[in-house]
Formats: sequence, structure tokens, C-alpha cells
Amino acid sequence: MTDPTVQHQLGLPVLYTFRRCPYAMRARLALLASGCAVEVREIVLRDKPAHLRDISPKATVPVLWLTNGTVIDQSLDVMRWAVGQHWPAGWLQTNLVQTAQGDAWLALLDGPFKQALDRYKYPNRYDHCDPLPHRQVCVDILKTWDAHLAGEGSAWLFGDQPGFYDCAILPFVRQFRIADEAWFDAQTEFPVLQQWLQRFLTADWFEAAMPKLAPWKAGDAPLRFPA
Ligand SMILES: N[C@@H](CCC(=O)N[C@@H](CS)C(=O)NCC(=O)O)C(=O)O
Repeated sequence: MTDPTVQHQLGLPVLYTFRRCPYAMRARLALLASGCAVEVREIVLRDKPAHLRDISPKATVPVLWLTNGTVIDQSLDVMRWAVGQHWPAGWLQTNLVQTAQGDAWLALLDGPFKQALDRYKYPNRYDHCDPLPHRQVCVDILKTWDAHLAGEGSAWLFGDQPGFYDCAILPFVRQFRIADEAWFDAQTEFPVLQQWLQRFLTADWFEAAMPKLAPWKAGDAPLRFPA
């Protein structure tokens, strides 16, 4: 039997999350957009709760633990689950449709882009590799989104409302910028993408997806997300 101190306390799915993690961010954005409330548990990566490891031995975030015991432990699957629940009117009301082009971008993002991003951002973790060729790999990928956005002439990847792919991709573009903000902001090769990122960073729904929470421990009073 599950330890009662870790059980669902609010009758809602439990989301294990980490504020700064781009994978967790995309999951929170999709939950927020689809109006799916959860019981939120902030974690610290170096000191993960035992219950998280119990339900998902690979112990990455995000992890969504449904009230029926189902565990969803891949960020895109959490997004797809959220989108499948409902999608209220308001921001993100369009672009629900998932496209082959968008899915190809996600493969690029979660594969080569993330791999290069980690080497650009944390070269010391990779035998002190030279970060600049890795930054260039990311730039080349960013330029494809820049060209797409410029071609569409729309505020978001697939129209005038942010959608599934904006939520899935933007947290990683944000992380790329954070590695060297002054450098990123001074670049002239991807101006439309820079505007797209700024639109995201200044949106009230982005702020709503980034609550600052103390790390959870078993027995804590439950917290709801969105608050
Ligand atoms: N493929 C996973 C990746 C998730 C992931 O790697 N999350 C990182 C945080 S950004 C993590 O939890 N890493 C575990 C650790 O650092 O111990 C997903 O899409 O959810």
C-alpha cells in the first residue's frame, strides 16, 4: 500500500517538477493551457524524493502520477495527456493539431539541439570540450525556426495563438539564451526568433507556469498548480 504521506492529497494528479528544467516547464505550460489542475511537488535534482524514484526509477522530471496510479514520465507524453483532457477557450485555443513538421522539430530539439546545448552550456561536464562548435549547431537549428516564423509572419509557430510546439520548444530556446544572454541578444542572424522568445518571456501565462515553490517533502501540505 502506498505510504499515506505521499498519496494524492487533493484528488488530482501529482506532478513532480523542477522550476528551471525545460522539460518540466513544457509540461507545466501544457497543463496550464489545458486547464488541468495538479498537485505540484517541486524537487531538488540532487536530493530526489524516494517516492519519485519508486514510481519512476529513471527519476527525471517531469513525472505525472495520475490518480489511477498511471505514471507518465516523459515530458511530451505529459503534454499530450494534458492536451487530451481539454483545451479551454482563451490563450492557446488554436494549434492543438500536432503536425509532422512540428514532430520533426521535436526530434531535432530533444536530440541534436539538446545535446549541443548541454555541451555549449556545461563544457566542463564533457571533458572541457570546445563549446563554440556546439553553440553553432544550436544556432543552425534556431535559424530554421527563425525562417519558419518569418515565412509564416505570425506571432507563434503555427498562427496567432501559442500552441503545442511553442510550449514544447520555447523553454529550450530560453535555456540556450541564458547560457550567454548578452551574446544571444546581440545576434542578428535570428531576429524573428528573438522576438518570439521575448513574447514568451513576457507573457503572463509564462509567469504563471513558473511558480517559486519550496522543495516538497513527504507529509507537506499539498499545493495546487495552477495556484
Ligand atoms: N526525456 C525526459 C528528460 C527529462 C530530463 O532529463 N529532466 C532532467 C531535468 S532538466 C532531469 O530530471 N534530470 C535528472 C537529474 O539531473 O538527476 C523528458 O522528456 O521528460
